[in-house]
Amino acid sequence: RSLVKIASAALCTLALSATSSFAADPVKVRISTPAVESDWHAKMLTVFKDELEKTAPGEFDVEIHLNASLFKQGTEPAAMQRGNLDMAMISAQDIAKQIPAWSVFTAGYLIRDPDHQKKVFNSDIGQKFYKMVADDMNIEILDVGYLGTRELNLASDKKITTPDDLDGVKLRMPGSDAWLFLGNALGADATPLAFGEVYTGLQTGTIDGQDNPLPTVKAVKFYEVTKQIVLTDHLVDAIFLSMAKGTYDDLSSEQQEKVQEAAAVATAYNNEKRIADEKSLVDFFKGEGLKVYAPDVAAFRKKVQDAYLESEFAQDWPDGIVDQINAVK
Ligand code: KDO
Repeated sequence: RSLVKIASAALCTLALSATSSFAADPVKVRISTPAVESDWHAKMLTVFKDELEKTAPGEFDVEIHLNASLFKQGTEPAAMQRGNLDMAMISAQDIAKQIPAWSVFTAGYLIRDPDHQKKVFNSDIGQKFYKMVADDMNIEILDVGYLGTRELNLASDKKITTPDDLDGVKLRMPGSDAWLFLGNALGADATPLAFGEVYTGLQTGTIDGQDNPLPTVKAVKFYEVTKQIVLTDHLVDAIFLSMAKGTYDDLSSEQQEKVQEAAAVATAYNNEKRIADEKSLVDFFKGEGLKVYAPDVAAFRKKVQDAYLESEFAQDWPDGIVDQINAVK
């Protein structure tokens, strides 16, 4: 009789633990971004969420907060480090504020194209730089996404051929030293402004222009308040889909694997859509009445590359890193 009791007690415990593990609260993952809903990197977050729901049903509760409604642009890394935010898409410029070596990836005309970007970050170089972020910032980079190639988008229709033509042009840049340096290196008068204020800034004339990849110019409708796009191709831009290490380390190894896989699926989706869009959007903007043309790109490349190599940023770059990045084929 007592055996029966023990057996039924054991069964009961088993049933209980099965129930409780099934009913365990899903891991809450809050993501914050300044991106607007129709831009590819915002959609990429939905792909990430859907993919996790497929591979780990009920295990995660992913909450996506767009338009910088949860945290201001550029404050996401600090929010993750304080334990207030689980995920974000951070930029090299954000990282460079805390890890100066990372400013190498804020340099104009270094990464050649999206394929080069992917290969650099998948190589030992990328692994070394990701480790710095994990060790020094407590942030786990899951994958790199292609944000697009940044172009100039101006409210005036003055023809721009060389950096000298940008003299006195108030070019909006995101608010950090690395971004402002790029704007000034292009020959403009760099003016800091948060992403969410750019449309109104262009409309009211507090800024003369902004720079962003073409898909973003379309998504935010900057073409409604500007007259031209100058195809400088000055920065092959990246965003790093990242998770706070505290959140990441609390996951089981199976969950970590699923998060990594979902990130890879999401960035692949973003990259494919964005690259296709960049090819077709010139015609779209022309149809909207904008002038779209290439300036003397070699003149911009020379001015910008020289500015970076002579800058204080370059003193913090690991020895030989520019050559190593250039050598990735
Ligand atoms: C921008 O503010 O111009 C920028 O493109 C900078 C990027 O690093 C990134 O923050 C992006 O905005 C936002 O995700 C909005 O698209």
